[in-house]
Amino acid sequence: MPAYDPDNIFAKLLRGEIPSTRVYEDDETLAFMDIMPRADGHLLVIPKTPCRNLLDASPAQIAAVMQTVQKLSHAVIKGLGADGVTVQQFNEAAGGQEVFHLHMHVLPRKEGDRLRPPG
Ligand code: IU
Repeated sequence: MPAYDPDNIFAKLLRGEIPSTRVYEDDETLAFMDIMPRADGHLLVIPKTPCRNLLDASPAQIAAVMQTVQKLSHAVIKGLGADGVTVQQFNEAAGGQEVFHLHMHVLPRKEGDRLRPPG
């Protein structure tokens, strides 16, 4: 597996070098709006420390990211009136990963809806 690239787009976003709409932050994780949302309220949750993807993640990074995913899943149900939440995550190009900093997609869902296609 290739090494972590400190100049990937989410590393730049973490450093504030590119803009993002931040919705939640704690010591270990950051959540922001996906720029090409596949559902209304589509969020991404990332660790603040370097990590290429799940294959590269420490138990502490997994725990921190998943705790934030759970917190925000409750929040979109309560705040956006979602009926459910789809959580997605991709690893390496063959697995559909495009940005090589670990991120979890949090996709608020409505009964009977369909996710919009990527892009
Ligand atoms: P991936 O397949 O999970 O690696 O896709 C990357 C996601 O990051 C995708 O949903 C993009 O819309 C999203 N994204 C973003 O929110 N902000 C950016 O500057 C870039 C990608 I580049």
